[in-house]
Amino acid sequence: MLRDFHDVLEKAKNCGKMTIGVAVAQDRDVLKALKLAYDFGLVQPILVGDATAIKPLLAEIGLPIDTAIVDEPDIKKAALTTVALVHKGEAKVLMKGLINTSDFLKAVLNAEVGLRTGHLLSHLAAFEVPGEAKLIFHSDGGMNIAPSLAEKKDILTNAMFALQALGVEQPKIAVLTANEQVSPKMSATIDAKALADMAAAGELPAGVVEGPISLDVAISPEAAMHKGLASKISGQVDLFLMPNIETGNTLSKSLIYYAKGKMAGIVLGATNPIVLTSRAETPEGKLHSIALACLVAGK
Ligand code: COD
Repeated sequence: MLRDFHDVLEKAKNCGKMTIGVAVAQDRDVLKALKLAYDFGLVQPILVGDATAIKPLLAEIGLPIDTAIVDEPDIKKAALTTVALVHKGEAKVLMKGLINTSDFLKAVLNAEVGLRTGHLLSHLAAFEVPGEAKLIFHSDGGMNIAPSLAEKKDILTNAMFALQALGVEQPKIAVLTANEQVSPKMSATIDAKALADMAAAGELPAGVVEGPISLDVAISPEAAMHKGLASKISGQVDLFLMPNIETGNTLSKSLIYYAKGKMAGIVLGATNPIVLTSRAETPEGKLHSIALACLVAGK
């Protein structure tokens, strides 16, 4: 069980140093995170972006002065160049720098140089929340906007395999909805029931999948008891599957800003692991995402 990001970092150290291609690397916090990851022995960076802006930051931040830099001042071209480096095998992990998520993901999905596998790509977020005994995971609050049932199945499959790679062999999963009744007026409840049925029929990786289930019942056995609901996972959930990107994004930000949680984010389902954090994320948060990607890549 991964209790916190300290555990993730300690485990990631055993994976050896991985080459990481960083798209649009001219950002202090991105470079500070890479310095932390370099010092932990996790990564060897290749920095793609505006070399005139990157070079002075290397010395300031303490990264080796001979760190590889590929000069590409244009942001969208820098993203494509970095993705191409990973595509060619010159870097094992891809990381988003100072570029918006949508433009970065469009480069990842590029038909010629992108990192598609034929499977759906999806975002997995990990959270360390004060008072919680283990890391909890959410998907997909970062990439797929309004997934269909088939896409939710792929998102769930990606996340379950990743959790297994992280040592959670039988992940407990809550397919989140606004209540526990299947209602034709709330399509998320119909999808949730279908996913729970698929898991029961052995059509998903090993784990316990419950849905439709609301957040209070998933988190609190007391809430489940008060509502008279029997749940095998209440209070022990490893992964929350989101009905749509807005729910995932809002829940993530609630955990960070109200509950003082820490978050790490990666993209699954591509040829290589991808570090995808918000530009507002701290260097420490970006370090945790790098470590998570290294752990998934190392498996
Ligand atoms: N996995 C695999 N292939 C995909 C995926 C996916 N998740 N999404 C699209 N594709 C393929 C399609 O099959 C198609 O071949 C091609 O990519 C283009 O598809 P479009 O036109 O539907 O996709 P785009 O390029 O317009 O947008 C894809 C994004 C991932 C960029 C888009 O969905 C997006 O912007 N998502 C939200 C990202 C975001 O802003 N997150 C931060 C806030 S939470």
